Amino acid sequence: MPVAQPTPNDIALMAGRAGYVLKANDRGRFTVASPTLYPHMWSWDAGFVALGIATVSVPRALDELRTLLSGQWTTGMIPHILFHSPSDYFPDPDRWRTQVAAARPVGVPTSGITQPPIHVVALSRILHDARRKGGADQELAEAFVVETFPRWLAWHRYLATARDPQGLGLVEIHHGWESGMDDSPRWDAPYSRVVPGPMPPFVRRDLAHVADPSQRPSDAEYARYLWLVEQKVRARYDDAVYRATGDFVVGDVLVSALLAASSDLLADLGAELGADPDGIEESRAIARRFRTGVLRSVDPATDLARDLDLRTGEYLSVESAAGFAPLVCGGDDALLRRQRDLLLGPRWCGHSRLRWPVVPSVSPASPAFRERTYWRGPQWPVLNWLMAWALNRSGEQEAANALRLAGLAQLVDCDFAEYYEPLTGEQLGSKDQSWTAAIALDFLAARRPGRRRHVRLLTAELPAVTPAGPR
Ligand code: 2M8
Repeated sequence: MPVAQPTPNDIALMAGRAGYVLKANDRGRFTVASPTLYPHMWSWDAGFVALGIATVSVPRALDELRTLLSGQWTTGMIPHILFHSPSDYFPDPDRWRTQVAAARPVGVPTSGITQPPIHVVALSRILHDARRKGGADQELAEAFVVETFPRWLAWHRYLATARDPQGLGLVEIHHGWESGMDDSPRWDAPYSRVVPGPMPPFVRRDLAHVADPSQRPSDAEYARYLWLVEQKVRARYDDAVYRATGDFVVGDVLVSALLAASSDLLADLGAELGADPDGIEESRAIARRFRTGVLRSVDPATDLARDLDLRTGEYLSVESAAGFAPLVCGGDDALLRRQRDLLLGPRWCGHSRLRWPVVPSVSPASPAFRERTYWRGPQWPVLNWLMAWALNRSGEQEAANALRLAGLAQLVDCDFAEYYEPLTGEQLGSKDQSWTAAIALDFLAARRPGRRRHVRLLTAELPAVTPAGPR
């Protein structure tokens, strides 16, 4: 179904309003993920936020990444939340109790788990914008890459070693939150074996910020999430101890694909800017290993990648968007074309009941699909951005642009919701979500002819999207 094009007026409003949201959520040197529901800095949110801000200010975008790095643990781990000030968000630092871990950073309280490694993807976009602008922005960004190369490499090395001790080529996650897709049906089987034991009582605070509790994970799911936090604390955040004692240990294909793609990019950036050759080679080796792990997990019957439950040794076959991990890491051109067709076809973006042909978190044709429940079906604009980015990087500009146009049309209301009901288009979760505003800016920047170079990024322009009037 053709997507109605936003008008030039819509576009101007969207750019202005997205900038306003990011400014309002700016706390100086970092951006809160949302003003109410998520009043802290989240790791993968910060990556998306930084690449969106870069379209407006390269120095401020680099600040975002620098602040995130201030929370890096001595193991190399980048934690999933940095708590810069007290708030009503739960679980808070008292629940995470990371003071039991020797590797925690000084200066900022953090959580004790990870999130997907999108950061070097963001860094490469920022550098791209900086080079387009030239001058001081370019100098600043290039110096930042050289300075922080070892920090990103340490982050990737942590994931490649502490989280893949057997060399399977799949990053092991210890909590559904580490996938970024908290309650995805991907995790139903592993969570069914998580039985909460004795732990301090808790009161959920997230439900106070949403109109309808059914949009969030259930209380039973939350109890399991907190039990895993408890198990991490008991293991003193030592990955080997947790692996031996914790209930949830799963190889995550999307995290692995992002690690491979980010490691490719880091090696490229390092080679361009004269980084340590051993670090560049290490980065390339990480990319190869995790790309192989992802491709090996693909189910020939569905062409989707599968997570691996490391407690049972079983692949988890769920029609979630994470199955498109091979699009993100590349490596098999024939599979890539089949995945492109699958993604745009009737089980996914082309499903007849979708309001917008935008990537849903779970296929509407799957029995696991729930249209209102968090990561069980709703559309997350950042996920759509990621797939568009991946397609574009693989030379699939037309498909990438289809997702970009549909994604822009979905956001034309300018509320920048956390996620969207895929059948009606209704906004769900938080409003003014930073990463949604950020990817809108990026999508908009990509539609201005001549502003971005045609490299391996989302730069394609279809004639149909060029606004008619002067800009
Ligand atoms: C959601 O996760 C947090 C826990 O990390 C929560 O529900 O409280 C997820 O959508 C996650 O991917 C995202 O990074 C975070 C902040 O936007 O919210």
